[in-house]
Amino acid sequence: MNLQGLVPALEHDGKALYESLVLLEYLEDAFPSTNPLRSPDPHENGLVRLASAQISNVLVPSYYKLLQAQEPQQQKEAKEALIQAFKDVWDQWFVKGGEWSRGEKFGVLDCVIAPWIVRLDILVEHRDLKISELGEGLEGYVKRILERKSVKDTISEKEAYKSVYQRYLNNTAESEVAKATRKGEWLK
Ligand SMILES: N[C@@H](CCC(=O)N[C@@H](CS)C(=O)NCC(=O)O)C(=O)O
Repeated sequence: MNLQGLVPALEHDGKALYESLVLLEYLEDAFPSTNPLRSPDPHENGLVRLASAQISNVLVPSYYKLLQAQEPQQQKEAKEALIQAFKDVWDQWFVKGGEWSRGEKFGVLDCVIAPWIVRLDILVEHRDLKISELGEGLEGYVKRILERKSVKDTISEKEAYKSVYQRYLNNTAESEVAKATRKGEWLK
């Protein structure tokens, strides 16, 4: 389904598609809901796409870099870069004062960032990350994401993450993502 062999990939009605951000929009289009994740305002959706691209291109690679960093100095620098990536997303794209990233309604941007919030506990346990280092506003948001029913209902069990991520933590993973991270690159 995906020539790069990456997940997520989806087959629906006999047709395949991939790239998580594309799939997210596809699911909104293919299964219109009375409680849509996208806004009726095209400009707002444009902003959410810009923010999502920043998460995919900056925050996610920073996450993997810290996960695979072995030397203390490397870990320190990678941790600072990841914290900065979260703070930049917060400063630039979060509507302040709302419960969710773009205000009072849980939406696409929350779905894009939630998986990386769910995975933070691995860095707390193994890379000495403290959620408080992300800043007060994000700390509260992290709690709300982790307590949300739809998030809890759709994340993998902790044990499943552990076995996969252990290889990244030892820097022995041979996935395309791990190999690119080791070379200081990111998959395009
Ligand atoms: N930009 C892609 C990234 C996909 C990606 O990195 N997937 C990882 C898992 S989250 C994967 O399939 N890894 C297997 C590999 O690297 O070989 C997306 O958002 O869908």
